[in-house]
Order: sequence, then structure tokens, then C-alpha cells
Amino acid sequence: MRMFDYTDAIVRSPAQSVVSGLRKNPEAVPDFNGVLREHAAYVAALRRTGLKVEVLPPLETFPDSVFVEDPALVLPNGAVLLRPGAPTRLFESKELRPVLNRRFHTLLELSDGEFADGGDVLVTPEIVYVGLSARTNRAGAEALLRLLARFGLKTRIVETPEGILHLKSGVSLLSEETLLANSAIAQSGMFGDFKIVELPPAEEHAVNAVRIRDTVLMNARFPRAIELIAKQGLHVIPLQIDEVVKLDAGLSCMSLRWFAAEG
Ligand code: CIR
Repeated sequence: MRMFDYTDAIVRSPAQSVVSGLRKNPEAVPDFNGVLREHAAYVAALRRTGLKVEVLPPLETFPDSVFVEDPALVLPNGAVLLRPGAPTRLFESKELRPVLNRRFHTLLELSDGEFADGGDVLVTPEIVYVGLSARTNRAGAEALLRLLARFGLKTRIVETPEGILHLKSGVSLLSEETLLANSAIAQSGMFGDFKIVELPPAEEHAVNAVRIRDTVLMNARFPRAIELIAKQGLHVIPLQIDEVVKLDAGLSCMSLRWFAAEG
């Protein structure tokens, strides 16, 4: 599968209700204008890499709907409407249905009782990994595997390490054969065939990075991590996401990205 030469992206503008989004630390209330600024800079960075970005309107009834990666999975040959296992996020995918129907020939979906969250799905060239987490249950992961088989994709279920929200809160794809990972994932051996760039403990929160062609969007707070990636010969766009991070989120969560053959 083509991995980094995305052509298109969908994002959703933050709603004012984003300040009530889900988060581990209820005291860390994000500033709405700060989230707006960080989101705007993120969209500008996606566009700088050459992506065509569709910006969807804010949804006040869904505080976390700016994290558009979680309720859907997009692939070159189709998309899947997901069901994140957080009650306040379960129906976000309904809002994406018309948008994805317009953009993809094939749109599949999960059923009742099946929970899977896009933050738990790591697409790699050979295998799509689905992490079990508080947001993705076994029934959801198995159902997703069956749907992905219809796209001819090989899949594997893995355990998301304790203490992180999603699989991709601990790992990102850096090249076709390299992962950027936190220590729990690096040491787990769960991605046996990959080379792993392990982040220093103080910079583990830099792990959720987004590569588009030869550019990587990274959290600006982590200079050593940025240096590690630059050493891989990649161009880094550092982005400030301090308010977004208060919502336990990172860079990949704010967009759906895919390669559209018709360009
Ligand atoms: C949530 O808890 O669902 C949001 N506050 C953050 C979602 C982040 N998404 C992601 O890492 N893929």
C-alpha cells in the first residue's frame, strides 16, 4: 500500500464545546482560542505538504469531534465508519457518513456492540495493526479485521500497552520499515519486523507524529525527538499543540489522510 504520498485530507474545525472534551486530567481545561489557533496552524501545515484539505464545520454536540481520525478509517480503496468506545463519541461517525460517501466508492461500517477507534489503527505497508484499548474491544477489532479483509488487507490484533489512550499514542510509522515508538512499545517486541526509533523517556509524548511524503509534523515541545527525526533525513514541521495535548490528543488525531488515485 502507498504509505506517505497522501493527496487528500479531511479535518473538522473545533467546536466551542471542545473545552469539555474527554481528558485524563479534568483540571487541564484547554483554551478555546488556543485550540483554534493550533488547529489552524495544523491545517496550514497539511496544505504546505501539498494535501487538498476539506475543512468540515464544527459540531457543538460532539466536544471531541475535532479528532476526526477516531470515528473513521480511510484507505486508498475505501473507508470504514468506526464506533469509538467512548459514549460521547459513539455517534460522531454518523456525521461523517455523507462526507465519506461522497469521497469513497466503498464505505463499510461496524455494528452494535463492536467498538473500534481509529486512534488504535496503525496502517503499515504489509499489515494493518489494531490495538485493543479502552476504546477498541475484541469484538470491534475482529469485526474491523473482517471488513479490512474485504479490501485485501492483512491485519493483526495487538494489545495497546497500559497507560496510553490509544495504540497510536505510543507508536507512529516513520518509514516503510521504521516505527517511532515509546519505550513500552519499543520493548514489547509486538512489531517484530520493524526497525524502531525509541524516544527518550522525557520526550515520549513526541511519538504521535504524522509523516506526509518526506515531511513529518511533530509536537514542537520536543527538540531531541525532532533532532532524531531530522537525522533520518526527514523534513520536520514543528507545531505547537499545547492546548490539544490537554485533551490527550496529538497530531494524527486531527485529520483523516489518504491517497486518492484520481489525484
Ligand atoms: C478522546 O479522549 O477521545 C479525545 N479527547 C482525544 C482523542 C485523541 N485521538 C487520538 O489520539 N487518535
